[in-house]
Amino acid sequence: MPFRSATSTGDPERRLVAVHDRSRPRISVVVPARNEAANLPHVLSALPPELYEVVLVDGHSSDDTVAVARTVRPDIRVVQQTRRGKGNALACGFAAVRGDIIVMLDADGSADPREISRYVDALLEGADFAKGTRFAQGGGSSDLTRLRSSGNKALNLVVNLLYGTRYTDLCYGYNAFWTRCLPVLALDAGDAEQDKKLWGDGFEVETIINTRIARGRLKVVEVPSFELERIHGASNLNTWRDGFRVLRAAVTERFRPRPHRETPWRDLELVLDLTEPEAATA
Ligand SMILES: Nc1nc2c(ncn2[C@@H]2O[C@H](COP(=O)(O)OP(=O)(O)O)[C@@H](O)[C@H]2O)c(=O)[nH]1
Ligand SMILES: [Mg+2]
Repeated sequence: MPFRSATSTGDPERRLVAVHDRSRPRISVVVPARNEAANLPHVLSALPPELYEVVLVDGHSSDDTVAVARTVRPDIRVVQQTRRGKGNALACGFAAVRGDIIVMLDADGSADPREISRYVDALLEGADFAKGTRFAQGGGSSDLTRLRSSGNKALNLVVNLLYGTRYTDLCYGYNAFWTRCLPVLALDAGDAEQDKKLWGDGFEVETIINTRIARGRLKVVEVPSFELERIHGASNLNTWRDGFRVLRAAVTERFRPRPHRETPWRDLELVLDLTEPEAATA
């Protein structure tokens, strides 16, 4: 995998103290994608115009995911994930971000890009973390099975009891937050391409994020969101296996020492693809 030197991507330490213009934040959209070539044209072409950057995290796709993304959106920044799973993909994408706000957007067409402004508004109005929910007025889903819905409710209850939170939709991946919250999330993008999946690399990542946000006492505002059906292909999620991973994450995260990663941007040089365009350097 090609590596890029830290100096050519700007000084990561300087970004930590950069003064954010809160009225005009730079919005970075992170899109994890594993074999989503058929869906990406729909998703990328529906993105709003005022974005600072779009970061696609490719999950060792065997289809044309990367080529299609570059065709539809030539300025897209492509990151290869270091290990396996959606959690690792998000960690790698977050490490590469250069904007002030990170929006997590699935590549399967289930998350409507027109909702991005709702999330950004919640952040501008004072939230640290804008959490999507399908279970508030104005939200909903045409992609949620009954089994998944009941499992989500039960896991939601466990988390709310353990953490004193009031989440209504624990297992939902459409969220946005200020980049400065990354040290609280403390996700580890890793430092080498490995053909394996570590704890936190799977779908449990959403629970890990939600519980770390809660333990870090960040301000969470829920945003109603309507989940659409995935357009093509099948979900990568296994309801029972991933449900147990979520439960395990909820319990272990409660009792372990609070993690903190001061400079997640250290990982930057390890995950950037050399062929990315230079244009986004601010
Ligand atoms: N890069 C990467 N993306 C993944 C991986 N697993 C899932 N995704 C992406 O994460 C998003 C949500 O996954 P999906 O399979 O739709 O799960 P569901 O929405 O929970 O049913 C989609 O954009 C997937 O392409 C992975 O291992 N690597
Ligand atoms: Mg999906």
